[in-house]
This record gives sequence, C-alpha cells and structure tokens, in this order.
Amino acid sequence: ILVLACQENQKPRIPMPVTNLSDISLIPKPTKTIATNSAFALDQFTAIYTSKSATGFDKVGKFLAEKLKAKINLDIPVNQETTNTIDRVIYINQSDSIVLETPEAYQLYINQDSIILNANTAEGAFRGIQTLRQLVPDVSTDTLAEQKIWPVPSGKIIDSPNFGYRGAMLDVARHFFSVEDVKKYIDLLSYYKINMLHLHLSDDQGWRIEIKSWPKLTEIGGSTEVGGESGGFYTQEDYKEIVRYAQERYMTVIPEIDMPGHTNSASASYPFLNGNGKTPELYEGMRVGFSTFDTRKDTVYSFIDDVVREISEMTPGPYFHMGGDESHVTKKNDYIYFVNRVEKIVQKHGKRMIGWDEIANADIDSNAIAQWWASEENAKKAVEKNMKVIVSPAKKAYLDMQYDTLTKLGLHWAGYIPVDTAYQWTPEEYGIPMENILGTEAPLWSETITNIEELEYLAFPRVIGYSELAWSIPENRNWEDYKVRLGDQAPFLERMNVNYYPSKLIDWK
Ligand code: TNX
Repeated sequence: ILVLACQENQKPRIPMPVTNLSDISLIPKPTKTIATNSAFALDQFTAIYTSKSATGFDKVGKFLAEKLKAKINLDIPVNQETTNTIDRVIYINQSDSIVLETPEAYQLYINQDSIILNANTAEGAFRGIQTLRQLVPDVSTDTLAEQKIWPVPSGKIIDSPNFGYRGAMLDVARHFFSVEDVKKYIDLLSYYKINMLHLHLSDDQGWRIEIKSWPKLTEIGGSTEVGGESGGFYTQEDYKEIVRYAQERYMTVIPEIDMPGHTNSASASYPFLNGNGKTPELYEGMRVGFSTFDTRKDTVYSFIDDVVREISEMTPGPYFHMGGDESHVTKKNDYIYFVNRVEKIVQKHGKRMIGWDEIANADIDSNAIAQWWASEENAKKAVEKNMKVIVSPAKKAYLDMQYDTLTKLGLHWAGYIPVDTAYQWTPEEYGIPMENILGTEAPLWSETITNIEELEYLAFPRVIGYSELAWSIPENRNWEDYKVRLGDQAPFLERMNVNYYPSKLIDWK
C-alpha cells in the first residue's frame, strides 16, 4: 500500500538513509571532518560544474565523472548546458578566498542539494575528488523511488597534506614493467593521494630508458633482467606517455639513473665507462655493489651530460635522481668527486638533484636532497649540510621486504614488515628534524617480482598505509582506526583487480 501511494505521488519524498560522514572510511584520513547527519543524493539528476576560467578544473570534473561512471555506472554531465532536469549539483570551484596553505589543500562541503569542492588550484581539486570518490557508496540504496540513489553523507571536510612529497618508487631495472603496468600503479597510487613516482630506470641488470645519443644502452643494456628473461625498455615516447599519464593525476615523475655503482648494464653497452679496459658481461643475478664508472675520465661526464639532458628534457618535474648508493668498488675520494661533478650537470639541466643517503658524504649544495634508506650517519650528515631528506628507511618503508617468514616474494635483509609495522611508525620522529623532512617514499625493488600481480602483492596493502603517513597529520593516525578503514578498501581493490596480500591482521570487507 505504501509503495502504491508513493508511486502515485509522482515525486516521492524519499527519506534519506542517515549516514555519518565521520564513519566513512577515508584513506588518507582528512585533517578535519564535521558530520551534519543528512545526505546528498547522487543520482541521474546530478550534474558537475567546474570553474571554467581557472586551468585544469574542467579536466578534474571530467576525471571525476569518468571514475564515477566506472564505479556506479552513472553518466554525470560535466559543464553541460542541459534541458534535462538537474536536481543536484557538484561544483568544483577555484577559490582564493579561503585560507589554503598549500596548493594541494581543498575543502569539501556536502549539503543535501549540492556538493561544493573548493581548492586554490586544480591540483587541490584533484586531491579533493579522490576523497569524493571514496565517499560515494559502491551500491545504491534501495528506495521506493524508481531511480537509484547513492547517498553521500553530508558535512564538511577540510584537508591538506602533511608532506608535499609523498612518494613511491618502482624499480623497473631488475625486472621491467610495461607502460600499462606503470599506468595501473599510477592510477592506484593517485587514488590515495601519492604524488611522486620515482622510477629506478637503470641498474646492473638493465638500462630501461632510450637515450638517442647512446643507442646501445637500450639495445644491449636493456636486453636482460634478473633471472634471465629478456628485459625491455621505454622508448622516449613511452616515457613521455608515462609522464603525461602521471601529470594528468598531478603526479610528478622522478627519473633515476643510478651511478657510479649499479652501472654494469651501461658499461656492458659502452665499455669505456668503467675504465678498467674490460667489457663486462651482461648481468642477471641479484648481487649489488660490484660495478662502477671511471670517475676520473672526462668522457664519462660527457656521457652523463647527454643522459641527464635527454631525460631532463622529457621530465617536467623539478627532480633528477642520480642514485649514488652502494658504490662499494668506487674509492671514497672518487665517489665524492663524482657526486660533485654530477650535481653540476644536473643543475645545468635545470633539475634539483636527489641521491640515496650516501651522497651526503660529498660536498654538495644544500639544495640537493638525500633519500635516507639505511645509514643514520649519512642522514645526520645531510641534516648538518642543511639538506632536505626523503624519509625511506628500509626497515619500515621498503615494499620489497617480506610480510613474514611465509611470504614467497620479496627479501628480508632489513627485516619482515607486516602491515601493522609498515603503518605504526612516525616519519616525523624518526630522527630527522621536521624542518629537514621533504617527505616520505616507499621504494619497491624488483629483484623477486616479475609481473604486475607480484608487484601488487608486495605493494598492497602496505603502500596505502604509507600514503596516510605522508598525507595525514600524526594526530589523525592510529592503527586501530586505520585497520578498519583499510579493511573497507577491499571492494575498491577488487574492482580494480588488485592482487593485494590479504593480511590476517585486517578484517577485509
Ligand atoms: C638495497 S636500497 C638497494 C637496492 C636493492 C635493495 C633490495 C638501495 C638504495 N639499494 O639496490 O634492490 O636493497 O631491497
């Protein structure tokens, strides 16, 4: 009877299911959430409008519509004049009026008839729509109406990042990963607001980026990988495509060419580089620390100049990573001399140099950045030089460490890192003064992983926790609370076909 009554009544007033905005599982957790205990009814009468004068906002609106289409199969018009009935609107506004301390800050106001997303920049708006994507339920509510409704709980979210640098590194040298694989990883990372993708493009086992002036690097050096498979490399067009795809998600690509150690594949391609008069064999094992460039030869620096120039020209981001780790067969003085000279080359090509923590031993500029992975002593030196530090301690932040003794993939030289250990540490209190911390990064080395499923198994779910350590303020981070929110990520991960490790510590939804 009730059903009939409603149907007769043309446009029934539907009691909205009351959900509490504060109870929705968001990762990373926003700075501030205020629930108002009502809901916005997302439905087929919803439209998206964005600021048109400010650049990028239109694209952010379209990105949101595309993702909602994929999630709930609803077509939402973006900036369209329409004769259709529009009952509810999502506005994505460029706004200078609010105090937004970083370009990535945003504010989200969810009312019954409108959602207003304010941000200073399209980048901020992009971070904001990731939150909105998480707020839209997977399934519509069964109501008496004929139309489906996806209720978004009402309230206000005020949010901005804890660190401006929130990185993930992928080693495409030990095993090569296709452009498609990298894009999938980018997509998943950007959903959790990670904004830096560091690509480890060269190592002893492979050279993965086409350099036009030195073609044998990829012809020879790109032909192998760990374990004897055939390797691979990115053409410059491929690399540009990765950069473009990342940029569309407001993610910066950081290219790394690891030197003077980790250079067997380069020297196998151009034997003059190692200076010992021998042509090295291509290498498919897992040892580290056996190769070096000849640091006292000018031609080595002209080679590096070409490599840094070609890569920098294709890289819009401000950084170039020169590796610098584990140069065990380079004499200390030679190492210092080398890092100093490479820094000049990197600067000449307009980039800011990053290197693994060992580079703090050179006489570099305070503008260079040390990525702390192992040595406390090096980290201290970096701080003394007033350098910025990327916090990536292997014991806590290495995605290639095994979860426990039963994990088949991965390594454990820095220990086992179960999902709780990965989350329960404080980068802000790990020994580097706050003012020196640029941000955090979770590296994924690929000696033991050969395809995207294996990549996903080690990265997920831990990288989701690293996104929260980087984005959310310490007061908002708490394992008991986080683990529930993590369990709620299962439908998303499954929909995205992610082969995540189903840790028993988590109650997966
Ligand atoms: C150490 S971390 C390395 C890499 C290996 C990794 C394996 C770092 C700067 N160097 O060459 O792939 O361990 O976990």
